[in-house]
Amino acid sequence: MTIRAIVFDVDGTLAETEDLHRRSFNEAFAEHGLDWNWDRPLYTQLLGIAGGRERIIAYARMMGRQVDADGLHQRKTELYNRTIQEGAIALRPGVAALIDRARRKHLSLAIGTTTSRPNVVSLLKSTLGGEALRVFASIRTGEDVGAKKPDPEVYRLVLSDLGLSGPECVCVEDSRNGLLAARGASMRTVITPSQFTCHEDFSGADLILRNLAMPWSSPEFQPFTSLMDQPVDLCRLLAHGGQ
Ligand code: XBP
Ligand code: MG
Repeated sequence: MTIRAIVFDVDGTLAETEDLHRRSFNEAFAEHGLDWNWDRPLYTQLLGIAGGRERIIAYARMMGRQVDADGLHQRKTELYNRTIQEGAIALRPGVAALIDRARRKHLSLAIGTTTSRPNVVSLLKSTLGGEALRVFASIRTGEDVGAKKPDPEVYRLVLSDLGLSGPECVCVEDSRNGLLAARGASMRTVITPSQFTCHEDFSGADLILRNLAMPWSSPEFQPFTSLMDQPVDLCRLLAHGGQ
């Protein structure tokens, strides 16, 4: 089936944002007088809980504490956005090039993420510029859904916005939860593992790439070549330097 759209996850996929999320959580905890520190190993485990607010609630329960989860999450979002707006985070290799090539080939572009909309807007503006929001035909976030990834709800909303079926889209993800969500919406899925997800199980992915700038010829994704059997332009779109 012809590919008509590329659907991107945000955190870990468009950019390595997760460590900034982690540090922003810690700053918010400190401001609220909590002695919590989410170090990298702990945060790697906590990422199994989709959504920052849900992560705070689950951790508070583990620690036997009552906290203002909404207030903490709101402050964390402010702190995170401030740093993103300063331009502290760049897109991952190959992301901007893929977006450019997809646009030239008149593919639709969309976003389906667990994170909050202000975070997506800030990241797109700071990395792709003020016009970036118009590049994406659909942007669906954690605020739009009742169930976050691995539930496919966010991606089903994106497909509905695009007026496309899952098999007409390729999703780019970085996590097991994201892969399950994308597959649940019947999209073919390319995984670019990120700093916090590289240990995860990506069985079921159509393709695994170290990043979107990686040449096709690399042996790293030889076992995951089912997308290459598809007569789709994406093969060339993803190819390093392919036109
Ligand atoms: C990543 C997440 C997010 C962020 C935090 O999901 O799990 O929850 O860690 O964002 P995805 P919020 O890769 O699907 O974007 O604090 O805004 O929830
Ligand atoms: Mg992600």
